[in-house]
Amino acid sequence: MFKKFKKNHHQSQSADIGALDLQKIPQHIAIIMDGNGRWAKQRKMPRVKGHYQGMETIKTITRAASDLNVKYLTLYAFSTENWSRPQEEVNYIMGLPVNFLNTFLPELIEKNVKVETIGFIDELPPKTIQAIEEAKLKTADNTGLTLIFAINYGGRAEIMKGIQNMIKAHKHASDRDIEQLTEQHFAQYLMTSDFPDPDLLIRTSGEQRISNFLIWQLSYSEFIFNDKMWPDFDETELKACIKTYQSRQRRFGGL
Ligand code: V07
Repeated sequence: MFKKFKKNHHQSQSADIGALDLQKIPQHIAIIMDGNGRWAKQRKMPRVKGHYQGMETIKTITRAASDLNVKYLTLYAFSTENWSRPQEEVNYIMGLPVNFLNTFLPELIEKNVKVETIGFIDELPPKTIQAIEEAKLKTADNTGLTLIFAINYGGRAEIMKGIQNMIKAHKHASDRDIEQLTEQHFAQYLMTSDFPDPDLLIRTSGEQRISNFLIWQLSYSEFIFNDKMWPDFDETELKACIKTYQSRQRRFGGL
């Protein structure tokens, strides 16, 4: 057997790179971008260098997803738990949206990408909020890929907020009215109400958990765990994940 056709189990657990079925591209891909700190540590660099490189990878993957006609790409950039990291690191991370947009907004506009966020954005530093607001405003009419940043996001906090808002909206409802409420109705109180549920969740860096990310929305999604650290993730890896996704039978709990 020729070496280049031999399977290398170190490469990844996902399918070989072959032709993707362009008719079956997942319309919504969600990604837990894990491994930035570890990537930096392995290179004896400060953790923030890993976050910077992680931001660069977002540009690469946004281009790739846009080229593949993915409709929604949701990226877990900062969780409600990440505030417990060293203050210097948090400060640096909160500057990344500014840096990202200074260097990438023209290309987002050129590629017809629409920027959206989920999470408790109002709790972020003013400069971060301003950058995000500007990006949303300047891409609001775009109709291509929707790039959704989850920032200061947590799945349980999102669900609690949704429950509180739903209760407020039904203050005077009878027991019978309340019993008529559906999953579809509740989903309108989530931060993701404008977007379809993800078809595919990718987590990089080998950890196999969802860590409070989109816990309601991922109920029927395919999960793919990729061993690459996020700064090393690239278009080839994304295509391999999509290839694996296409090889799986999606069952939706029956049928
Ligand atoms: C963040 C870089 C990626 C690796 C993981 C954490 C650090 C880009 C953004 C961003 C957010 C909103 C926006 C434009 C860009 C970002 C945070 C962290 C909080 F409109 N990268 N990145 N935001 N990291």
